[in-house]
Amino acid sequence: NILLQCRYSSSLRSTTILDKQHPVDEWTNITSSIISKIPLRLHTKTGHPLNTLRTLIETHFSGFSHVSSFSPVVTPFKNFDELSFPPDHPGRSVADSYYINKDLMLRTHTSAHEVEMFRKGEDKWLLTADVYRRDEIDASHYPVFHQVEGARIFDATPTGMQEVREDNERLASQLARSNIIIEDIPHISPTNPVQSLHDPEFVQLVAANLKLSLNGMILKLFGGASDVPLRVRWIEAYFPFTSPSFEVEVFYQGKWLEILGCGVVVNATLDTAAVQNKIGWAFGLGLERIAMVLFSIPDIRLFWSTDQRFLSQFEQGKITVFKPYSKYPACYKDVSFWLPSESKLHENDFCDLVRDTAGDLVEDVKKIDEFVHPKTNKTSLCYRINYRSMDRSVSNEEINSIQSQVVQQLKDRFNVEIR
Ligand code: FA5
Ligand code: MG
Repeated sequence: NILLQCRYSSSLRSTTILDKQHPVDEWTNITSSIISKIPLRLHTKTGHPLNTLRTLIETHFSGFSHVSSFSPVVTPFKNFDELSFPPDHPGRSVADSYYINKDLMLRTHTSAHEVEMFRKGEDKWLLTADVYRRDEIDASHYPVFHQVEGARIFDATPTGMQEVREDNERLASQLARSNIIIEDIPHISPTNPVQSLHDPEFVQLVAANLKLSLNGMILKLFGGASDVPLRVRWIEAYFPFTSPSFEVEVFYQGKWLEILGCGVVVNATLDTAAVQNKIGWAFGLGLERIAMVLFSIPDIRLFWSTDQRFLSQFEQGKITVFKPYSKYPACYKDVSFWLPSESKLHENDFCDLVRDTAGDLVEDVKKIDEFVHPKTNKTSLCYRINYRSMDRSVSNEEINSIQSQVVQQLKDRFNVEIR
């Protein structure tokens, strides 16, 4: 991969993350702007909306233990293999995930710690952490976001199942008294099967417990004092580490919002963790999307703002409506170029290049044109970068200087011909 070899040329043979040095290699694609986010741990900052949301979730799950201190640096084995991801899963590619080198990466989801948590002998636990994915740039996508993982396992015995039955009755009676409309689907179906080692009757009970627990949490977060019923819908899903699997959406402010993925834990996960004769559920939810609607935060980059006009609006433990302060003007810059023949530029490579050069001054990146020259067979691309600061007014000279760095990086790393 030419790009990576150029970026991590002979002068740079290691990279430092959380005070530890790591060798770099041809897999390395982590950028300095990503590395700079790792120590920030927004989900632990007093008063931060992400921390408030996390603590509300923790209060809902009484009796669950909480962890929020695990390092994001994990092995691909832990992020993928231990969770039964197939060897050719696309999430493993350098286009989608951040690698420090071929043996270490930044976790792409909190599920990376499931085996570790179960191995500790925990039966009910919650884990909150920053996760990293290479992605496009806009108001609802940022390469770092936060997830809460939760799980509960029961004894796979008649006594254990009696415990689930009783818990289900308790949870159902709480929900029965509330103003919630749930569009449910069967716990089990031919496309969403019971695992071969599981007793279908146990799976029915455990899946019901999962749904009741999560419906209760969603009601706590979104229900408020509204006299309009809260609408929640369950959708069939697929994850390599749960079966059956589900996704949950909430109807909020006129739109269906994807909240979380979940399911009955794949037995191999518990086996790897040396947990025997247990059956249970796990879920993973994204904090930003929920916080954006609950606190009316219009842009995902605001979570990273250090501006007092943002931070001073929030109080630990309280959901309040964010009042936007005036936006600074946007500044659009286009860059058009020819790719060298037989060369490919992944959209995420372009976004990372821009973000690494311009940091949080980039609001949005859009491809506005692409064509192949009929004679030379070369590809022409045009990207429009929208620069805007959240915190201050930026001069045209400053943006021009950043834009020329972006252009220089494009030439250096991808060998493009600027048009
Ligand atoms: C997962 O990450 C699974 N680990 C969830 C899981 C856990 C399933 C345990 C089963 C058992 P997914 O990629 O769909 O799944 O992400 C889960 C949630 O994270 C989504 O529902 C969404 O709320 C949030 N999320 C995903 N991608 C982004 C993103 N780019 N920006 C913000 N939030 C995101
Ligand atoms: Mg999903």
